[in-house]
Amino acid sequence: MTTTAGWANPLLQPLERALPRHIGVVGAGAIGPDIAYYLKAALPQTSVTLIDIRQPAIDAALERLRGYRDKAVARGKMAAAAGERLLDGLTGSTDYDALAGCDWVLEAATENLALKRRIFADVEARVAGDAVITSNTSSLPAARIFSALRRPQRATVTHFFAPAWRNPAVEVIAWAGADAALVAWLRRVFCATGKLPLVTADVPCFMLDRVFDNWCNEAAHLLAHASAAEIDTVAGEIVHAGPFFVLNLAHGNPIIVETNTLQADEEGEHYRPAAIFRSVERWLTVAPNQRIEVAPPTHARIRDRLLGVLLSQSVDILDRDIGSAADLDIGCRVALGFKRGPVELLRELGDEQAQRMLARFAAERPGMPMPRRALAAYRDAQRHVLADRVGDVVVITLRRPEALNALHDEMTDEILAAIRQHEADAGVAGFVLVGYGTKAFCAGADIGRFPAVLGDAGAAAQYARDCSRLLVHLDRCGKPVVAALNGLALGGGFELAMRCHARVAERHAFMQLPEVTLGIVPGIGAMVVPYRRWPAAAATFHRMLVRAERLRAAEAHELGVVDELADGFDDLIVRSIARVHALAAAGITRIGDAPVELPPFEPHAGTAADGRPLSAQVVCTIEAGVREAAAQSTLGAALEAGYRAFGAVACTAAAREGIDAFVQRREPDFGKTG
Ligand code: DAK
Repeated sequence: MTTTAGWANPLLQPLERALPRHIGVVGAGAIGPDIAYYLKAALPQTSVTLIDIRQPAIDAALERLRGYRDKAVARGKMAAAAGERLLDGLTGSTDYDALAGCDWVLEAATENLALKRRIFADVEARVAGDAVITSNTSSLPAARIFSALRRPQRATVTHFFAPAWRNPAVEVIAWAGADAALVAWLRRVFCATGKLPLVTADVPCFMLDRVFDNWCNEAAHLLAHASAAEIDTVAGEIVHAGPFFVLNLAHGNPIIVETNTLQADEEGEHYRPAAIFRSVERWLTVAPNQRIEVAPPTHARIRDRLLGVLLSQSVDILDRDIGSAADLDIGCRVALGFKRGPVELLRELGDEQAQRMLARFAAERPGMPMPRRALAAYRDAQRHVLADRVGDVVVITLRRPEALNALHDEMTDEILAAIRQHEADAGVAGFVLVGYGTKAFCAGADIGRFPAVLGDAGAAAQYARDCSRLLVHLDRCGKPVVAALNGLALGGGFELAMRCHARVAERHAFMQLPEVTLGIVPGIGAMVVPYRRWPAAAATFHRMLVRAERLRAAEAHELGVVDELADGFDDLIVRSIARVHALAAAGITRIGDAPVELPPFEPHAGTAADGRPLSAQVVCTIEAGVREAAAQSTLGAALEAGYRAFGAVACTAAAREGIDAFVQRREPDFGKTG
């Protein structure tokens, strides 16, 4: 757990320097314009100047960005009015003097140290002494790029991943010459604008490209034993697109030659790029959704080698403290398209398999890094939550931004473990739960995991019981836990917030129970807790349950569901911490055991609040579940009624249809299921 020196949640860092007002992006090639587009979309008031030595490159880049904007509007991802204004303040120039007023200049030029140094000398000659300067290099250490600057402490590497306007990952390099405040500011700005900043050490290729480059290099070495199509087919079990497919897409062969030569020169011959990269332009391979037949021994050899290099690089990154286990895992998934992060893979493989693969890899590829500690030291790291100590309060951040912080078993267990770890500590007054970023507290349960429990009432009810372990712990927790709703709280995410001992919400936050639209019931508390905790809001909750109506933060505050409203993230945290202290002093109000009276339910129109048709059977199951739960004389018995209702609904065709539709990204057809 970090202390005030460096917050795990970047938004806990106070914004000590204003947001940028004018940003210069140098380089109108592949990634520079994409970065400019992200900046304009995230910070509409900010001017962005795109610099290149070639006017045609600037014209082509601006045209490309207009295309992105038009596509976003056509697909309904952006309002037409916002689209019209989006590119206001974005200009191009071939003259470095246009950077004069910039408070941040971001370089995205060719990967060449001498060129970058020249660019930064030119930039520094034009910008103010306190302007931030960053490079998008994917491999060159910051110390080498910036050490000749007059004021190197305002400079570092910010490494984006393609497509930079959409891919949230950005590596922020904490090099010895940079101000700690610069790194903290960049992390905060990125996090507040929808990115996922990952702090890494200043080594060649930083964290994620060490994984990616060596993964590709290993695939090329494997060509002695298998074809590119066979290798991509096997790799497709581990990543969304195989290495050769990605290399074709990114014209990446020269990049691997360059980056692996850098690693080989500095760290040893085992990193030397495969010779074949210099003689092949395009690989003959398969697309991500295609597979070819691979003979079992070849399959095993490819799989072992690919997992071998992935594990070898991962333990090296962790042993050398290049990045954290949590950042490595999320970065590999989000930036590189791995289906599972390496730490998660290590857990799934088990120590015996992992040891076997590493031993085979060591024998086939002498010199490659091997674990310096027992495997348990790597695999047991926390991955889905961040914990920060703010005075005597532990702020636990749910971090799965790629799924709007949706809950799954591992995240639930990590939250519970973080609470248990500090519950007996007399120096801890209590806890605040908050979501990563500015959009979501938690988008509910990870729906992708539901299909496995459909069709068996007993197993589904037990699953609900198992999923409730954190919530039941909160019911009895000796220290206050406050939900800081920094954005939407849906389904299981709202159920988690309900079980906290108080709720503080930013004004833009809203709550919703969308389960009925998925053909299921909210089985872990929402049919029970609101009626016992906020009986005067019963009618509102009923509409939320059976019509998926949204509850805005302001209305929730009027109803007493939210205890306090906050203006912005900083205020949210301050108020939530104050709530923890107030509860610690006054005592926690527990959810009541006594049965509750229900008001008569309004007749149901058969549709959700947004007009979508619903399953009548699911609506009936919710209403029956609510009635049964209300009649119980202990909270435990009432919760059991909810678990059973989930078990019952899990066996219906409506649940199958609703969950399948979500996973397949289509509208459900409850007309055919009833
Ligand atoms: N699970 C997994 N991924 C999710 C997710 C979720 N709940 N919600 C969002 N995501 C993912 C999206 O799929 C998308 O992924 P990519 O397409 O980028 O790969 C990414 O997060 C960003 O979301 P969007 O692109 O959709 O973002 P938008 O701003 O356009 O829309 C949205 C935001 C919140 C309106 C939309 O994402 C949405 O409708 N999400 C689903 C919300 C939802 O239905 N939540 C689940 C409620 S049901 C139980 C235990 C728990 C529960 C019940 C029973 N037992 C064990 C019995 C709880 C159930 C629920 O929570």
